[in-house]
Amino acid sequence: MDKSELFKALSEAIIKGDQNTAEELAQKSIKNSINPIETLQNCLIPAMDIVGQKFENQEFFLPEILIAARAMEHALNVLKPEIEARRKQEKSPEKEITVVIGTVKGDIHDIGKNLVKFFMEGAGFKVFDLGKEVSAETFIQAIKKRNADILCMSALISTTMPYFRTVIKKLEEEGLRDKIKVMVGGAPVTEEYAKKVKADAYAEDAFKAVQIARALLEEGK
Ligand code: B12
Repeated sequence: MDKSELFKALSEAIIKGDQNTAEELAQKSIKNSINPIETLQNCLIPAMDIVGQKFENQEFFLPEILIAARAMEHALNVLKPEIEARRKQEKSPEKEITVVIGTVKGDIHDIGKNLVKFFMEGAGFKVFDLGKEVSAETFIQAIKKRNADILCMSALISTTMPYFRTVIKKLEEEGLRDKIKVMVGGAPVTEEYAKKVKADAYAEDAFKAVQIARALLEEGK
């Protein structure tokens, strides 16, 4: 099985929600020396986009999405140690960067947020994950307690995205806005939207999130 055949089969297993096959094929990708980051970026994440399209076309309903998401996580768990091993070879930043991350109130999508966390930890950042459905108050408390450098907020639904602004307003009220960089993301979020809610940055994926986080803190020096 060559790379494109394997990606096709793995993508199909995820879409079908076949956990065992997804896991086996992820293992096979590693045996075949395929870069695990490439498998994540070019197979696992696009497979979830197809699942989303099927949901939009009413071909899929919530149970199908949920089992597809679980199959994706099974494959991801196989890839994670391999990705970590590669990341360890990269040099970690001189100063430890502290991040508070969470999916905003009203939103339970956490796969993307978990990936951002995973890549940030891999880059040597200290990440405090508040989970999903996080309120502005909980974000503020954690930022104060951890003396965070960066706040990362994730939202996947058009009705929960405006909550970014609620949290940022609260930061302003608390006099914390100048002390922290705010990054936002999630499939429907755009650069333009990030500007609108007065965040400092947006990143379209977990890989870019790490680079942009570093650049933001460099800028602020
Ligand atoms: C899986 C999924 C679910 C699962 C979530 C499981 C879980 N544990 O997360 C379940 C089944 C629970 C679910 C539920 C619902 N879902 Co849903 N779901 C999806 C689906 C198919 C995939 C999302 C996903 O995990 N993608 C893969 C990850 C890796 O991508 P990602 O999240 O975008 O993250 C990447 C980047 O965006 C970025 N990123 C993410 N966060 C952050 C944060 C920062 C700071 C940065 C820098 C970057 C960053 O990095 C990530 C990695 O590269 C999407 C469709 C889609 N294409 O997005 C719909 C989708 C998001 N869901 C949708 C909806 C409507 C719902 C429900 C409201 C349905 C309902 N009627 O009940 C509920 C939500 C209930 C709630 N209160 O939250 C809609 C939202 C529509 C909209 N625009 O508002 C979508 C777009 C489907 C659709 N096409 O209609 N869903």
